[in-house]
Amino acid sequence: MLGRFKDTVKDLSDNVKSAVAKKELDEDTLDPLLEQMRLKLLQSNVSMEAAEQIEAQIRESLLGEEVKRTAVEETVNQAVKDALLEILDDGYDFYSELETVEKPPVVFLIGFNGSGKTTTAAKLAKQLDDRGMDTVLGAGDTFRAASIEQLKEHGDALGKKVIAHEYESDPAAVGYDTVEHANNNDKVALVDTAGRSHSDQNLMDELKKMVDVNEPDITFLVIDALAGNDIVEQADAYEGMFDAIIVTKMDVDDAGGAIISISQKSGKPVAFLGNGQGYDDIEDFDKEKFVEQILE
Ligand SMILES: Nc1nc2c(ncn2[C@@H]2O[C@H](COP(=O)(O)OP(=O)(O)O)[C@@H](O)[C@H]2O)c(=O)[nH]1
Ligand SMILES: [Mg+2]
Repeated sequence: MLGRFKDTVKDLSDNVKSAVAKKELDEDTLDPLLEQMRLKLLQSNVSMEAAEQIEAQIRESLLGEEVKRTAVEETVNQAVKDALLEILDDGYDFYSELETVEKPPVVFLIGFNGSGKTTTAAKLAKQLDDRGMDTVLGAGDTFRAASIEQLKEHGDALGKKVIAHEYESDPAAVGYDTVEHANNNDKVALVDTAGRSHSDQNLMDELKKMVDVNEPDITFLVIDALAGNDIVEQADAYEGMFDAIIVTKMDVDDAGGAIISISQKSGKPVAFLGNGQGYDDIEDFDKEKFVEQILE
């Protein structure tokens, strides 16, 4: 009898404890925490669109959930972390992808002006060289002043052949000759292209023609980490045209929110991060490490 009474008392006190210990995540609790998270993301240069979508997604998954009173913040933080990890693809193994291509592979670098395409082409040539693969560089930007000389300088410094035509000439023909050289000499063709913007319809048409003629096996979209809200526009402009992303200038903007914006918008993996102007200033993208950093 006394035993049962004790049990009842215990049950009651457990109920009271859990009512005190648990908290429903209502709007009043969530809003300030989500607001804080959104600011953090915006400060890290995540685009407004991506930050708002992440916030909406987390609100939907957490609203009405019951959590331990002491674990409210932890729960929100974990949800943010999970959301970011979900947005980010697992990465892209360029070197394995190259092995899946039968003929000498054709790699394109596309992206807006100044995003770092030419520099990154040179960095990739160096990386491939380090792995015993020879490359030929194609000066497919026949539009921007000095772009051909810039690539030739890199080619000279790295001891790599550069295929170039005149300025204003057809970039698809440059690509064609580059691919031919790669085929004849068993090299990887790395083809640079002119920086396009959405409004340059001619340049966009030229790029599409290059893709049709040169049939790249792997196309990288090169994005500048400082691009902020412009990422959305860039992802739209090149939608469906790239396999993976390279985010440059991470040494200047190490917050790297651009990585989240472009991943969220495109659903494509980030392959590499550029972190300087030297040939070795490029690293594989590690999403776990990146998410830890951004939430610090
Ligand atoms: N700090 C830094 N600068 C970079 C990086 N990648 C490219 N750049 C610089 O950004 C500028 C534009 O690069 P470029 O390759 O010419 O861009 P493109 O117009 O896309 O070909 C150049 O001054 C590069 O040296 C990087 O990872 N870090
Ligand atoms: Mg260039």
